[in-house]
Amino acid sequence: GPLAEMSLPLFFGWFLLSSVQDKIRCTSMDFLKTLDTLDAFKKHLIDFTGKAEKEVDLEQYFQAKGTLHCTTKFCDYGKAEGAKDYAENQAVNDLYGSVSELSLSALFVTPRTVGARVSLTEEQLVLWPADAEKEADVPAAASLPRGSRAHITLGCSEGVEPVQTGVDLLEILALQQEGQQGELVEEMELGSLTYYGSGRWLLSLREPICAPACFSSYYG
Ligand code: ACK
Repeated sequence: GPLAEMSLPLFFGWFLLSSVQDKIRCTSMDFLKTLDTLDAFKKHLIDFTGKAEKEVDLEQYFQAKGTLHCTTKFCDYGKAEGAKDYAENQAVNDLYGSVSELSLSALFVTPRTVGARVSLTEEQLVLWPADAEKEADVPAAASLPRGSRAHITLGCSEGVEPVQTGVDLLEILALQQEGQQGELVEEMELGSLTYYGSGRWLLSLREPICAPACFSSYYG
């Protein structure tokens, strides 16, 4: 395939087309701005600040990192386990450079990251590595359906690496799977907002955001 002669990238993934990147950044900023003003959020501010009285500006609290994407396989230039097999996979080669539509079904915020959950289609799941959920080191997440970790990192707090976003998402989904309903806080314009404790907020979008994205790789 086309990847045979190339060295291995930092990661493979879907890269959002630039027009939709701006739209999603705006949606995310609007959500953070609104969340910031809610009494329910203020009640749990200590999760973010460590101090009860301190204020937080969520738009400043998170830093954006690079172009918006949904990682399929982190290869670390070949050092990551399974990197070579992934790059040689038939579906990966066949679909390299193709555009498909990602469905963003939720936004989530924790003291570490802000991200979007991506709900993959059966066709997209052929590009999903078998062990992605297990490798996240969230024990309760090992039994979640394949693709549960799929996300777009929208921002990280200071000193936090983007790999944390998928871990934060898996922790929320694991709680749901264990039967923790969370605390339904508010019906917002975009959807319903639920609190899962320890500073974890999930906004289930009423209308999923549809984002065209190109399956490709990043060398950095
Ligand atoms: O936001 P992300 O999905 O989290 O996109 C970046 C991308 O690779 C480049 O750093 C993700 N990433 C980093 N380390 C890992 C890892 N060990 N497993 C899975 N994804 C990772 C990071």
